[in-house]
Order: sequence, then C-alpha cells, then structure tokens
Amino acid sequence: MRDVTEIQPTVTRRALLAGVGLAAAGAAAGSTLISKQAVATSTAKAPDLPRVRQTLVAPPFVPDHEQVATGGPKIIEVEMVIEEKIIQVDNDGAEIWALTFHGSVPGPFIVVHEGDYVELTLKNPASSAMEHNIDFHASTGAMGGGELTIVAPGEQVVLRFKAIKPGVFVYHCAPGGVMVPYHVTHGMNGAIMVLPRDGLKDRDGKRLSYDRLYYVGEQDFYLPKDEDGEYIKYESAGEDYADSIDVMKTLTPSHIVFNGAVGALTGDNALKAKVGETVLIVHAQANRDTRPHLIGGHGDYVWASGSFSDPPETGNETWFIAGGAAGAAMYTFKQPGLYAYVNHNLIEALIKGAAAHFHVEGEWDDDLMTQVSKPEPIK
Ligand SMILES: [Cu+2]
Repeated sequence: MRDVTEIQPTVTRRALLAGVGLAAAGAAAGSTLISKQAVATSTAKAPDLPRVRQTLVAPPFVPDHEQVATGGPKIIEVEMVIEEKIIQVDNDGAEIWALTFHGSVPGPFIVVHEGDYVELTLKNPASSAMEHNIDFHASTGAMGGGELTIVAPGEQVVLRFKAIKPGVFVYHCAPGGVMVPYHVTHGMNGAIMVLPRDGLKDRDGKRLSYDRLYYVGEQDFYLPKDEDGEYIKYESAGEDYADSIDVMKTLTPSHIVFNGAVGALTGDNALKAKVGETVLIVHAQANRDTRPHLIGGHGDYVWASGSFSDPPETGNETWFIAGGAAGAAMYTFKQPGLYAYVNHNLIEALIKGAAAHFHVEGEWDDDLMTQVSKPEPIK
C-alpha cells in the first residue's frame, strides 16, 4: 500500500491544475462547463397523473413491472442515493473507490413505459467527497438532466422528465470535463428501459413477452498499479484521481467486467433460466463498444441500438452495442446446461473479465445436438 500522505497533495494539486473538481475544486470547474444558472428551476406543476413509487433493486435484477401498461401514463417516482465505496474488482487485490448510483455497479435498473414521467430524487450524502449529477440518455434537454441535477455533498435534487422514446438507454454521472469519464469509469452509470405501452413486438407487430429480464452492466476500469506491479490501494474516494487519469489516457482498461467485478455473474452467481423460458438480456456500456454473444444460443430478437421504435433483428450470433448505449436481446432457451454470455472480444471476456454464465435447467433435446460417439483413438 502506498503512503496516503505521499499521494494526496500530489493528487489534489494535479486535479486543481487540470481544472476539474474533487469536492473543493468541483464547484468552480463545474460552473464553467455546466451552468446551473442556464436553466432556472422549473415552477411547472406536475402533471395530474397517478404516482407510482418504483423500488429499485440491485443488478442483475430489475424492478417488478408490467410488460404491457395498464391505464394511462403515470409518474414513476424513484429515489437514488449516491454512494462512494470500495468495491473488489478481482480477488488479486484489485479494488476501486467506486462512485455509484445507489451502491451498485452498474446503478439500478429503472423501468417505465413510453409517455410515463420519471421523477427522480437524487441524494448525495454529506459524507461524499465529490459532487455528482445524472445524464439520462432517455430524456430530452439540459444535458439529459445533467444541468439540473448537480448535487454537492449534503444536497438532494428532484428531476422530472417525460419518457418519449421507447428503448433501453444508459444513464450516467456527468459532472463536467475530465470528471465525466472519471466518474463513468468508476462505475457511475446504469440503464433505464422505456417499454412501448403495448409491450415489445416483432417486425410483424406480434407481441413478444419475456419470462425473465436480466440487466448486465459492462464496466471498463482503469486501475493504477505501483512500481512493483501491485494494485494501489487508496484511503478515500477521489484520491486515485491523477493515477487513474494516467491509466485512462492509455485507453487500455485494466478490467472489463460485468456488474462491477470479475465473476459477478459466474459460478454461484450465474444467471438462471429454464428450458422453454424466454429471457430478455439488457446490456449497457456507458463508455466503450462491446459485442455480446451467448455461447450455445442466439439472439432470437435483438434491439442492438436499444431503440424499441425499430423492429428487432432476428437470429443473431453476436450483436454490437456502441459505447454510451444499452441494447436488448431476447432468447428462448432450448437446451439445459451452462451457457457463457460474453463480450466476444474474447480477450476482453477471458483475460479482462467480461463474462457471465447462464445456468439453464430442463430436458436435453437430442435432436438439436448429440454426441454421436465419445472421443476415442483415431481408427
Ligand atoms: Cu459522479
């Protein structure tokens, strides 16, 4: 472990020189890039609609929701508490002072329907080191809400936006300048799904429904190492700032993982399904391109761009999700067993960590696949 007193002054000075804010420098830097004054706090009255409070849950799980909306548009209330916390990225000493929405990497999944309003209360506890905000790619205007949601430690803010685009979308912290990639690559991102009111459909307009929905957040981390090749441990959030920026500039992640850590979705943490069940997998990557692939299965229906306004592609082997986007793939499992769900840059999957498992129960179908004869000496 490196001596904190050795790092802190250097980090703070360099952060200040860079004009980007750890808590103290934050306000000044933020105001040059994102003006809080540019958009006045709205005096608009809330639409007279039913209000529903959505309880957020930790990934890869998602809140209870209707696939087809009953009734008209609603105001969906969600509350997120920002948490700056250490998370273990791997079991070899790799850890990070993650910047999180509601304590998880990725942040919790939100589900609404087209025409609903999202009313988010964002709380930044006084114990935080930094200011934060949220940019919803699903929203319209004001930097995706980023201009209206900057909260210093000890503050909370309420943002309401109308979900007018159906699809799956990334949200992320965007406090200005270099702090944007710093916060995003420290885990401060998540996804929201805006379902069409009458549900998902295939290209012919036939209804598509799912039995399970899993939410995979792919995260690139840039963890600094010391001269001995050991991951550096830091005493507080933000202290890794200068070292992290140095690694980020190489554009070479130390880790590319699903749900915040190597193995977060493998082994005992494998995603579960049964033969005959249809699973919708939402895959989000806030910073970097990716290419999900289900080994031994397919994307029966794929919205790679994430837009539910467009018909899904069908029968895909691998689909491309651009950095800064979420995509969705639907598959009905036909065989039991273990499936790997990977970023099919296989170096990123198997060396950097971007892999998950599905454990599927059910009856094997010999017609789909059979081992005609066991391995034996060549005759
Ligand atoms: Cu942040």
